[in-house]
Amino acid sequence: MRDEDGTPGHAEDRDEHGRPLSTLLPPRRQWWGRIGPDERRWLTIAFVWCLILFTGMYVWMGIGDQQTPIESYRIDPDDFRAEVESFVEEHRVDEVDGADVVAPPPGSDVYLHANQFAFRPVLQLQKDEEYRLLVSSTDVQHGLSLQPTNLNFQVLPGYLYVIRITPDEVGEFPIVCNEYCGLGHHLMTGLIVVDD
Ligand SMILES: [Cu+2]
Repeated sequence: MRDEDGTPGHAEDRDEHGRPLSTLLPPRRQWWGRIGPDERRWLTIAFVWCLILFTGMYVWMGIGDQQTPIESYRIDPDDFRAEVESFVEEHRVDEVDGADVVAPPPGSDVYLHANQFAFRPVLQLQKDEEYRLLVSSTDVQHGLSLQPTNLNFQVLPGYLYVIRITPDEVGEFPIVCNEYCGLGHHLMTGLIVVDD
């Protein structure tokens, strides 16, 4: 900015009596002048970038396979508990440290029950088969984070989450709860085992 007499920069640092301007006084002839070309340029760049990012949100949702297919429905927690019980009863193959190990048929619906403070049962899945993972909680909010993948979901009581997964790697995949759910939260884990 230039002063009216053409002096550049800080000619306005003194008031009309030659006293230094206090920060309590408004600077003179600065704020209401036309914005300079530099400022205009940066504002334009920032605005265009905002538009690109805004459009990108929708493009990112539409292309690529980074979005996990998930649906959610209302479910009565008691109904869910009953469905899990009959699922475990039907396909139970083992017990490890007091946890039921379940080997459901390839490509079927598999249940995962989040409850203070465990995910049960332990699921034994086959590689390259698509499963519908049916997840819910029957007490408080939990978080389902499948390690070391990028799968990460909230699990709320009263809602059934249907997640389509196709394991493409053999191994053991721990599940951790990533929403604080009570005193045992840090101990809350589960396990998915993928076999060939
Ligand atoms: Cu939890």
